[in-house]
Amino acid sequence: MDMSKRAVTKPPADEKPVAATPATWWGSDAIAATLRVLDVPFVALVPGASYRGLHDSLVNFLGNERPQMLVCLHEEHTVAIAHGYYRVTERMMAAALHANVGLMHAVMSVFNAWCDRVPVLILGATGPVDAVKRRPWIDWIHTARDQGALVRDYTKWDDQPASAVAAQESLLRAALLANTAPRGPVYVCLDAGLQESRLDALPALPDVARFAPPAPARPAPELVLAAARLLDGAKRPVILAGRVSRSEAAWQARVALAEKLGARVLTSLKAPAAFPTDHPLHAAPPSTFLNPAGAETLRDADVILSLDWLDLAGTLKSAYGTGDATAKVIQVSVDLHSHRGWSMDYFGLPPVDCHLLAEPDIVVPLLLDALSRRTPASSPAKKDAAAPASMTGEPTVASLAAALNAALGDAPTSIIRTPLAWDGSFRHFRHPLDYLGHDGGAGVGSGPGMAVGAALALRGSGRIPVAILGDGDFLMGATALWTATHYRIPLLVVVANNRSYFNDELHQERVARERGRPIENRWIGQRLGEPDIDLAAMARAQGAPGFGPVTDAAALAPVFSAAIDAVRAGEVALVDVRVAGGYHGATDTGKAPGKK
Ligand SMILES: Cc1ncc(C[n+]2csc(CCOP(=O)(O)OP(=O)(O)O)c2C)c(N)n1
Ligand SMILES: [Mg+2]
Repeated sequence: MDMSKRAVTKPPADEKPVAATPATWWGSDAIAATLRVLDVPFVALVPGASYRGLHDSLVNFLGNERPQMLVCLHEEHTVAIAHGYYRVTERMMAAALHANVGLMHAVMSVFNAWCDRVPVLILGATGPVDAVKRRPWIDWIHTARDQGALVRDYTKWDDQPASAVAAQESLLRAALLANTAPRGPVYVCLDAGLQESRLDALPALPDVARFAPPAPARPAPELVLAAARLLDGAKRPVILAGRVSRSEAAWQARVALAEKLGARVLTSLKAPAAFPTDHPLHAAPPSTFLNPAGAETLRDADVILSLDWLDLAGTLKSAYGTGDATAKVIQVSVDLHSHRGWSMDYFGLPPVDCHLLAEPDIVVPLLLDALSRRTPASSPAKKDAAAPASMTGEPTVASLAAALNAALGDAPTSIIRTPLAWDGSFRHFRHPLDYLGHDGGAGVGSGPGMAVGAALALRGSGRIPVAILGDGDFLMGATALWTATHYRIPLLVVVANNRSYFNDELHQERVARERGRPIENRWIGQRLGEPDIDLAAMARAQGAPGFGPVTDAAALAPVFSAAIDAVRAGEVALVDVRVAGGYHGATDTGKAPGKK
């Protein structure tokens, strides 16, 4: 049987409207034209009457080009796609969300983008605000006095402009704020009445260059010198390479800095690739929670340079216990500017001896110039080779990774996401696009949407986009795949399918153990079998070749090769790998991953 048999015929790649020659002007035309001058490439959306005016302008005024619409099957995917797209391109795109209910559906992905400091232009709608213009019933339930309140605590800014000209300024400000570090999503709510109001003429379009984000802030030279002096005097410096850009030049500068200092380097699985993991100075496999080798590296350090490391305080605590770090700490981050009261995505308060309030990409070259050291301090990190995975019997995440690596060979690949059970030793990252990090807010269901957005950005790059997702994560966001098949966005989705919300089985086991209750019951309310869900069929139903379930590690390699061939041919392919329950990676606590 051809497991990859398609269930539907190929849809059109683009949605080209018949030509329109607008003879009248509307409020939403001014808004759409502003999106174009702001160079917004795509608007991911689920339609709704509250923004039917803008929808018409995007199609009949702009011809569905620059920006192009991406129709989605759930609002949560729209913002996740924009999030994944930014992770590759560092370019903001938009999501359009229907009044009240559409925004409510999208809320988790807005939170994820906020936590990940990723700009997304979220266009919402309400009203008509003028009650006289409201249609009975539906316009009343889809009008909110303050819709922005739903997302105000995890957006950088929100607005509800009252005229077309005010809407233009609002969009300019939204783009400016979203793209100024620390970046984040912004929300502009467009009154349906304003969108549908007739204009005598289109207002002049703004010269966007005059409203561009300012040049990034640079730290005072004396602070750079102070940091360089600390590093010059260090015997065992460690660099924590955290949230940094996708720039290749910045990547090379970090390598040069580490080599000049002889500093050991740690990276995280929570953030995109920041340093070559096979470099002799890369000290421990990247992980989500600090692993024992990482903790030992930190305990041994006398100076720690944090390049916007996620949860510096928590990481230091994991290494040093409750006492403060004995090493001097240099923090390079602008994240202090994003602290809000609602969520704690700023993490614990780290002890810092020298704080450079600037982005790592700006500071690293300054430090390189300011350092006098020429002879490396630390010897290269000792690394134990990972034990080879067994390639027979029930697959594990380790054998999945080994077979996938073999099938990919040297093909340039972007790993868009790794599942919770991933161990950082499973695969090396050697380029800023080799790994794209997590979702910021740890919201299960973000994986498929972010994968589609990243794959959209990688289309035509020659890189193979691969998202390795947990089954729980895939199932919550599964319908995101259709947007990829519809717009012919090649993508490989591998599901590490343990048929469980397994992370939480471990939590139940921990609680039962502490309470002296039977750990055998940890699976109840967690397992996702009986009936087993046919994930490959869910892909096929959306026009994507689906492979599996693969139940024997020996069968993984040929299936991955076939799936990769399909992706090379422009398809979205899904491989369902039935992995054994249980995690294989060690963590900081030596126990299974997840919160204690
Ligand atoms: C929206 C949301 N709901 C619930 C959780 C709690 N949670 C964390 S991990 C997890 C299990 C995820 O299952 P899966 O993706 O299959 O990964 P596994 O743990 O099985 O490897 C859950 C439910 C969450 N983080 N986000
Ligand atoms: Mg699972």
